[in-house]
Amino acid sequence: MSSQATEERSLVMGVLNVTPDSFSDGGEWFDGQRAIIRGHEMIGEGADIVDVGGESTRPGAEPVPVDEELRRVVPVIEALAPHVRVSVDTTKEAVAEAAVAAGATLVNDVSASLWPVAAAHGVGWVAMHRKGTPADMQDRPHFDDVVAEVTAYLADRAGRGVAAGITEVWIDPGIGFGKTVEHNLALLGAVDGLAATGFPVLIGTSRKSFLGVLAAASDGTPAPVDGRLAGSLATATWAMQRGARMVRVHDVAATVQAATLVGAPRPRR
Ligand code: HH2
Repeated sequence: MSSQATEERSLVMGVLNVTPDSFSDGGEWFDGQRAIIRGHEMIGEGADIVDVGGESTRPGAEPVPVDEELRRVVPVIEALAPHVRVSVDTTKEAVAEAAVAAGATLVNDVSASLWPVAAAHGVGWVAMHRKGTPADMQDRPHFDDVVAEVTAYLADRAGRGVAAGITEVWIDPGIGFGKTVEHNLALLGAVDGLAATGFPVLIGTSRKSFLGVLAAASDGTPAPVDGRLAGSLATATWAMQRGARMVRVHDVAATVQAATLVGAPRPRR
């Protein structure tokens, strides 16, 4: 799909997990050649950035050794970077460095700790909030005031990135990372406050489990991963209307349409 008015709309980051175990697309793009084909498909669907990851962050995911993560992501980044902006979704310094050498220009960092790498290489950085690690993050997460705590944390991290010399720093409240359904909804309702920090906001709700809970069947069974498109689009749209400058999604074509609609000029009466 071709999109008009790209300057007006929020950016769409397409998720490309080169993993066997990601929560929604695990195994689908684990083969490098299939991942590259999917990356080109996302470009055709209008993705502004393709986010290549080689380690799942889902609750309980097994850590991946550096060599294996490099083997997964580097060839895919090399193949896609001449055609689209590529980010690397990693928490490892060595992987971020190799990804940048392969052509990635944005470090998507769910640990919010890799600002020295982004600064040293002159690339952008996404600082995401998470509570705990994949092993324990959904173990009864607690905040006294989730919006205040996450906003303060992100402002602090982003400030460190700027002080280190990074000129493109994004903040992301980390929907689903050590948060209950209520925490996620509170943070989505506070996107405008996050945007008021002055840093561009990235939001990733795509297919996440809280959407399954909110769309549960009458017997309480959560909606399956492939039954969460409506929730993914609704929450991405909500976030974009409240000022998110980028959304991270699996369903690129549908989200580009939604972003174009949200960004379209509204005739005044
Ligand atoms: N969510 C996931 C992974 N990386 N990065 C940012 N900045 N924001 C997010 O919300 C975010 C992220 C989890 O989703 P996914 O990549 O589909 O799953 P997995 O971690 O299992 O590979």
